[in-house]
Amino acid sequence: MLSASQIDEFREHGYLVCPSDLSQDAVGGLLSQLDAWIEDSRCHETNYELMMDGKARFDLEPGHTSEHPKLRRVANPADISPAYQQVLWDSSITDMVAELVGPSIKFHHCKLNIKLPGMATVVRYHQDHPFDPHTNDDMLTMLLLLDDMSEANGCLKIVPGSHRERYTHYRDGKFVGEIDPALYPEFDRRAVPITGRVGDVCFMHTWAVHGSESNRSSAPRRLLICDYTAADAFPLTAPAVPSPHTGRLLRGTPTRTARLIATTIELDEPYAADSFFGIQGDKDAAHAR
Ligand SMILES: O=C(O)CCC(=O)C(=O)O
Repeated sequence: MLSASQIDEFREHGYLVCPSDLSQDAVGGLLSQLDAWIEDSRCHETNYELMMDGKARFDLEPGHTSEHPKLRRVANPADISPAYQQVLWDSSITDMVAELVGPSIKFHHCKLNIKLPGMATVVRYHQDHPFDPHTNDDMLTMLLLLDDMSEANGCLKIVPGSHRERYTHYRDGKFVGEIDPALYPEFDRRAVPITGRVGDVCFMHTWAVHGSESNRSSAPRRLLICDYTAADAFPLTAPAVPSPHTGRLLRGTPTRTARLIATTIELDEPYAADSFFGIQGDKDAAHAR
């Protein structure tokens, strides 16, 4: 149960960090499944396991080998793991999401972002809404820390108050999934590092500007990420990371009535890469190889 001041903090700054109240067993179940997926990635040389949109669920950083696995993304782990379904669809986390953007809420999609020691992947500054524009913006991204997260291992960084700002994610007429790098010094000055312990959770407004550096430490940084929407927020474009469960009602009552807000929204365009790292982060991974 969130306090009124925590809910105010989310609305004012565009994010909130707090303990998730998940049991050690629940977090342990997520971690042991993830360890198994990382182990299995040793048997693959290229991205693998096609999903409903024809893209690969398991996305490898350039330079991945069986000796040094660099699995950087698992798309929609809840599609294939009951442990992930339980935590994301029916847990204290689901209740907190309902308090922030509910009471009626839907699942949109989820993913694991993995930065093992030695991996070069960075996340360039962006907002999430432009990847999945909806009729209203009562939407949030939940990030559950599966490792202690510090600046050294490439923690998430959020620009407080930026959920009231709008930036293009296009360059030269192409959807690039990142904000103009000319603005990064200003974002770096304003950004807050989201550090914490395994089991902590960050709720981030769909318009909050965020990014992260590469992991320069000897400790892993693994993050479970899930996008949730209010039940009356409906997608304007096909989901960037579709799941058969996209739109699944998790709390409250279903509706077919979309709530529209008065605004203008830049629509994204489909990209061919298996994950958004393919349109933004590969530049950095390629430099580091
Ligand atoms: O992994 C991170 O540090 C941030 C993830 C993110 O912004 C995303 O996947 O959209």
